[in-house]
Amino acid sequence: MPEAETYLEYLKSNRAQAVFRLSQAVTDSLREFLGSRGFIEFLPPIVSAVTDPGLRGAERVQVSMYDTRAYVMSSMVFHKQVLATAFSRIYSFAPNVRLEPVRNAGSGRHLVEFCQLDVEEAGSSLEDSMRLAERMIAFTVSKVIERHRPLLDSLGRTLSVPEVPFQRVTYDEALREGAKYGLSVRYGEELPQVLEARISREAGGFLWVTGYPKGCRGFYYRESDDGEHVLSMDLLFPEGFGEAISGGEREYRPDVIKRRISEARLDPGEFREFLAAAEDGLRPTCGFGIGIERFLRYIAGEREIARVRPFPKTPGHIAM
Ligand code: ASN
Repeated sequence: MPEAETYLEYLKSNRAQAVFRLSQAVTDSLREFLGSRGFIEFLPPIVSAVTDPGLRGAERVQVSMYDTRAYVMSSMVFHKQVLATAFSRIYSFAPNVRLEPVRNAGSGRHLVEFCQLDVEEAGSSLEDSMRLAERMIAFTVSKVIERHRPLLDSLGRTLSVPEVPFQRVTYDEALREGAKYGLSVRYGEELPQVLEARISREAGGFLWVTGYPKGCRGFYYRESDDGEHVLSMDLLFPEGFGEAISGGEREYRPDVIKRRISEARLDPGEFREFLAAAEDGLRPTCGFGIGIERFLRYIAGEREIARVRPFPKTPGHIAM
């Protein structure tokens, strides 16, 4: 927001009026797409005894409730596995809170409080999930263009419907690409955001990254047969807008989950109830999450994510 402008003035501006109407168009289209494929929407949890501990350098917010340790949800990835075991195809618009390092404050794409559309499907593979996600994105972009062109025009945004299937690279290829632009990464580390932004800009369209080495992803992603990688994918937006989606096939076998928790040096006690669900019998599931504000930021062509989130909280700055 420009310094002189109050938040209420921003909300009343033509720009914000267009952005937040587009926000509704995006969530409506996502619901339309998922509903037409038999996905059931669940109300999301807000606090929980268990939530994702591995968040690319961000911290969870811990709270004490009735003398019990709880967390404000950082991701409902474990809850999704349980729900999809019972209902096969599920989704939620889930609030997530992640204390991002303050160094991410100027990135234009990190919020402390954001909404993630979480999708999970039982019996689905990584391939199935990638196909579902790219169709969902192409559908949403096409509906926004078809129904809301004047809003896009008012923002000066030119969008076209992306062609499916999207392009793909492996983690190894991404490292080699990055090296060409002087961005070197040690094998096994997460891809830095500058590298993601650069390779997505070069790709000229949406770009999947797969074949991640095990150590740089959550313990809940299923191992590939070689035991060195995980069945997990990220989707990068075009035009350098960075990460859109992360997801993958889940580990559901209790003995393997326990081993992965210990390999990741996490406290198994924290995952007690999730492990109990696994002992009860989780189905193999696959799914993904897409940050709604990031998607809207791309749709609106807005570089500053705080402008597409009502009452934004940015790294280091907590406001109303
Ligand atoms: N969105 C991710 C997934 O579905 C999990 C996360 O948010 N940490 O795999």
